[in-house]
Amino acid sequence: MIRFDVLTLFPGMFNSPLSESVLGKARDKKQIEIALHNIRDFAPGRHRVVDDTPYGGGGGMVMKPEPLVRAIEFVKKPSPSARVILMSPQGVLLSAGHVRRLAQYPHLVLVCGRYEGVDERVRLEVVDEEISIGDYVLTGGELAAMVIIDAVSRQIRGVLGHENAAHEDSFSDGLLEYPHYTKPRNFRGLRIPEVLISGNHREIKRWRRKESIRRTWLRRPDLLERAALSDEDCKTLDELKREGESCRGVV
Ligand code: 4FV
Repeated sequence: MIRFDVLTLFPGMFNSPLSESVLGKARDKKQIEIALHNIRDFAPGRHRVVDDTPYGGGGGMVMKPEPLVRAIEFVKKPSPSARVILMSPQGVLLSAGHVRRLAQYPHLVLVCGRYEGVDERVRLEVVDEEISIGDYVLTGGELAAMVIIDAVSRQIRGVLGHENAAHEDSFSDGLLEYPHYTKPRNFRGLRIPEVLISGNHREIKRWRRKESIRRTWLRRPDLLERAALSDEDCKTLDELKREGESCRGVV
């Protein structure tokens, strides 16, 4: 079981995405717990101010430290070892490796920034790490937090239908996934690869590995450099290169 505490100014954004399908069922089965907290509830005074103008000038607003730090310390009270993650473009880029690492923590606190960002002292005081879902700017950290909740929850035993699904998917071995086919065998004249209905599981496994290597080579050669390729895989890659697949070919 993993617990996510989400700190946001817009808790309503989380309702439907985290209540449907796999995540909804995982919550019902108590495999994951998600608690939403409105940062404004931790802002002092009648006006409950959560942001202010940036020191040094410049447009936009900055989230004030007090409401955020109070909110984080509040959700950490029951479990001081909870890992506090700030979603921000300045964070490390989320990857399958980080997802697997985060899934080891029993309790994650996800802090969603808004406006131009959060006061730097929040990072210094109570944030353990910053994570970015990509080199672009969102209107808020909420969608990034949902991405983390979805990706990490898939790593939790029992959340995905069949047992080792998460260990079979893309990036589990650093490569892109092989092509998938299902009925009908012939769709508008497009037939499925014969090997997939051969019943020869060793050949099917070889074909799928070759297609993973081919796709990764053609679409994400950066991943191929980092992937742990076996001697067999290297032979397959050389075969593909000999087959003269121009790297512009999209397969
Ligand atoms: C973001 C990202 C992101 C920056 C300013 C929220 C916004 C606003 N978070 N990965 N990319 N956050 O753009 O995680 O506060």
